[in-house]
Amino acid sequence: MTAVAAADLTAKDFKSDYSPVWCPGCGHYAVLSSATKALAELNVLPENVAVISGIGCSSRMPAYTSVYGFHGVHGRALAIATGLKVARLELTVIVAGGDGYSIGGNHFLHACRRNVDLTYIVMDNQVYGMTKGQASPTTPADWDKSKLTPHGTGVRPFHPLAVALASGANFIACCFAGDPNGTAKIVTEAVMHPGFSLVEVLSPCVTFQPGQREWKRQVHKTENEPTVDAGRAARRLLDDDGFYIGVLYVGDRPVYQPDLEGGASLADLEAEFAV
Ligand SMILES: Cc1ncc(C[n+]2csc(CCOP(=O)(O)OP(=O)(O)O)c2C)c(N)n1
Ligand code: SF4
Repeated sequence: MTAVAAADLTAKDFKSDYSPVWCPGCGHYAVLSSATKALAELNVLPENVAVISGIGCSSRMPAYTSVYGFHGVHGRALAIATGLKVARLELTVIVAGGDGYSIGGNHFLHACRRNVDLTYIVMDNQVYGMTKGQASPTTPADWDKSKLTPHGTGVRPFHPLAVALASGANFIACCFAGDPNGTAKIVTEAVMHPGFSLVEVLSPCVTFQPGQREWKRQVHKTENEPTVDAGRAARRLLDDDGFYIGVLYVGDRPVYQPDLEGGASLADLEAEFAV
């Protein structure tokens, strides 16, 4: 059999045979296309890539790709991905999730802080799509369309980019699902940049947040070059209207990678935990 060269692969080779069950018009379709396009541009083989997710519409991503995948439990994708990456340094590990920053919030902080070489693609639609439209941590305070919060949440939304910057993420960018080529380019850069990369994608939930169809008129590409200065990045975030598209910050912190040489072997660990 002829060996497949990574350079010959196209985005289609990174898609599985399963058809997504997302609602027609959901932004996640475009994010899947962007991610597979990025993988083709990265010249990697599918067997050297893993996509890890939790639970949510966005977290169906591993099933729709041809790479290795792990559909974990809600809020634990980053913990699973961290363990995989430190054990299998040669793999490209991508984490796919939604804006469920509540249950997984603590893991998010510590993934940024640890700076393991992961790329976290967050499909942010400011709502829990899969569980039929409850408010999420990024939902605007006055969103009153959920029966659980008929008067709005009344709570200030979580700001993932600011939290990532303050917590030590090494690459921070924001994209729009309606700009699949721009998103693919940024995902490619994020994977290539060492350390923990956050790629926030504004990905409309047309079913529970139909107003997000307007995002295509609101997003604007930044004219700023990415900065390595966290203070400058923070000031840009303070001035931002939430529709900034582009790479905000590229840090140069050392990547966390424990030295696995000389550690306990799998057989040692199995013996230790044998019951
Ligand atoms: C521990 C736990 N708590 C709650 C749930 C219920 N649950 C399933 S998906 C989900 C949120 C999904 O929203 P998001 O991550 O924003 O993805 P989307 O569906 O919007 O793409 C929740 C809360 C769960 N599966 N597990
Ligand atoms: S419920 Fe929303 S997030 Fe889920 S598939 Fe439908 S449009 Fe997409």
